[in-house]
Amino acid sequence: MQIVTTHKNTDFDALASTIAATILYPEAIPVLPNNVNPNVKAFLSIHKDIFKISSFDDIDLDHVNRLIVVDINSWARLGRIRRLKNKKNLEVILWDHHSNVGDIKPIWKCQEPMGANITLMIRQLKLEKKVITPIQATLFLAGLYEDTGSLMFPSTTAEDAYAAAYLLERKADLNIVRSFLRPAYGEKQKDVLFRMLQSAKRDMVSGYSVSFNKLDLKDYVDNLAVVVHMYREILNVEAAIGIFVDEERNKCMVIGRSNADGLDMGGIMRSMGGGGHPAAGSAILKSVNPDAIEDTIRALIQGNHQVSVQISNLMSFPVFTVPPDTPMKTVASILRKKGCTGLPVVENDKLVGMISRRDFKKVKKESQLKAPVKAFMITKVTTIAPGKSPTQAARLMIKHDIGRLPVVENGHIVGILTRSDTMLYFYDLLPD
Ligand SMILES: [Mn+2]
Repeated sequence: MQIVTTHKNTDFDALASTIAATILYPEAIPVLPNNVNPNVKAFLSIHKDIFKISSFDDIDLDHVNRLIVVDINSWARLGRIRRLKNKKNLEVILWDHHSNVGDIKPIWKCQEPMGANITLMIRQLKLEKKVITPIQATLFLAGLYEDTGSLMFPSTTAEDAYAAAYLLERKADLNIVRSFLRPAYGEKQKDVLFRMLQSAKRDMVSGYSVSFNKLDLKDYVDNLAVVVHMYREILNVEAAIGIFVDEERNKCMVIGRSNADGLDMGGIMRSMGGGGHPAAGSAILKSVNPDAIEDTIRALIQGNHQVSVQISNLMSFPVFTVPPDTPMKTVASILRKKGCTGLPVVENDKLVGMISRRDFKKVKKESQLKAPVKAFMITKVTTIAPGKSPTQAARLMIKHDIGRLPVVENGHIVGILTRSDTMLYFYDLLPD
């Protein structure tokens, strides 16, 4: 007898993977743990006749000789099926997208980091040219979207997106997917937010208003980033850090949100092994005391100069400039040769204007090309100081619709920041 099973608190990815396994292993009987999450329960109650799921009580463990485990690699998370753990001659097959080391020792496995587990299984279904019905495709897409936040979580891979496209081709129904996927802010999230607010504290760290909140979570709660985001807004602090302790699995989930320029959450989380962008970041830490995490983050905020990227790290220098009496014709040829869209105009070491390709539209007659650049340059120049943050630079660029910002310190131009320099930062493409 062969059975397929998955983790407790079965979510859509786990259910989808279980059903996909029954297509890959047609002899295998799907068995779910007793507690599945409420949305999956709602889905199953409507689709009962289509997905024939057995319960633990229907199974005679003595007859099981092959166990296919999907979307999890730990015995403890399997529900009562874990009683098979020490069974002799049991063949275990594993399909898992989590990269942590588990205690299930399979004879064969497909284990790769992926946004959703179902993506790994779709790869195999495609390879074996298995037929997927529209209802199966719908369930699989629900799993894929749930685990990847509709392809928006940073863990999403290109293969997840291809798998989603494949399921849409197989007629997955987006209306059904949408109606069954939990709302981002549901009962569980509300509960966590209320508990956080009860113990809310505000604090000043290096001039930033910050709130740290440590909370024990009995069950896994997803979308905690949404909760931390709301928490920060309600408390009206510049940065909020939620430290969620999962004692059972001996790990902490750290989620940070910031709206302060120069308080780079992604950078802070990166230095703890996580990731993110300036406004939002997260990290998962194993076997760490939550108080130690708070101390570390405080230290990182205090030593923010090392963590946050400043304009001076991004800007280009030395800067090529022209004096105000340079003829427009010369300016045009410099722009062409340098392949840039604008140049600062400098007199006696002081920035007096900017000239860009755009300004050449003001040149109506050939003879005007002999005129000096000061006749066409813009004299009200937006500049930035080297200690400012990339976010501040980006805001200025958007506000004034400019592609380059002279970096000015004590009246002297020390560098230039272009739109693409800023983009390198936001897309985390800076060389280490
Ligand atoms: Mn999963």
